[in-house]
Amino acid sequence: MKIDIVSVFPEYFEVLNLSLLGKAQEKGLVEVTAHNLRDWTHDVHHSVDDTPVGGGAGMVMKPEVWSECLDELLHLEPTTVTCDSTADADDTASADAAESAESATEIAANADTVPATDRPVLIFPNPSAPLFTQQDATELSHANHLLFGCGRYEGYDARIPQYYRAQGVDVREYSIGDYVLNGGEVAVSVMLEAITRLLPGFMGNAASIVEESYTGENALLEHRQYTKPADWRGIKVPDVLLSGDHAKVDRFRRDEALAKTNKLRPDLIEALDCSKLDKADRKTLMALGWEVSGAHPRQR
Ligand code: 6GU
Repeated sequence: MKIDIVSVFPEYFEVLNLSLLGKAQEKGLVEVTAHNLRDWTHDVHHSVDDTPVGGGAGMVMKPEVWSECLDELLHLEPTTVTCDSTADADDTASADAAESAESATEIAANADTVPATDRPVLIFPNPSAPLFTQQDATELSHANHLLFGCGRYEGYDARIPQYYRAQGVDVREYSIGDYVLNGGEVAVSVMLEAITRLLPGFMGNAASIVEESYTGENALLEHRQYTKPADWRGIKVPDVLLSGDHAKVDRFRRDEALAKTNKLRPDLIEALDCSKLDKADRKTLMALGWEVSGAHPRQR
């Protein structure tokens, strides 16, 4: 996987040479290059931003600098496109996706879900975009070339993603959570860690990925974990985990995952597929106050 990152603080990404991602680079699984956006400026001040059209606080990143940079990294020739700047207000979805979408959430979602492996994916971190999820990480782990564009200041000119989408590039915008960061750099390192650890050969233990929270069709928060000693400072490991009865251990963990998810993330329970729940799952959920006869659990 080839990963290009464009930022006005490329040094920030030196952390990617550490730890497992550093090892993956040494092994040749991934090739990460951080570029300085200012290398594509021509003025003496190397300016990358300008005041917002229409007024307002802060500065907005200029499209011309970004396009020189992105054209080069994506091997595209500059062109002129005919685009209606008002038509694309939801901005992350194509007209087709908006037409077939059933809900506002779907309209706001990124248009291309599964990236074609041979097509580069251009990703802009943006606090006003759909949330980046484990599913996005899984999908993006199948791409051959990812290009991240880090915005700073109040953001970037909206025509940048619009233009590259019109060029046929798979363009995505993601937020990593409901809080505001100073720029996209931290968000890119979060997304990169979530994506690259899914690459085949990245981690020693593939099974540990399968059992993690937010993975698979029936995503639940993970059960609690213990190691030895069985009694530590007066706190005991639950007896059943010491029983050696694997079926009982699995059931205990599954019930704990259901109870914990019910308490902390009922939205994840609501998203479960009832047809994938076994008898014991249903019994546990019913005891927690859920109706499990429909397609998805419903709170009673
Ligand atoms: Cl992707 N960028 C910035 N600047 N702030 C954020 C974010 C992204 N996600 C959450 N907050």
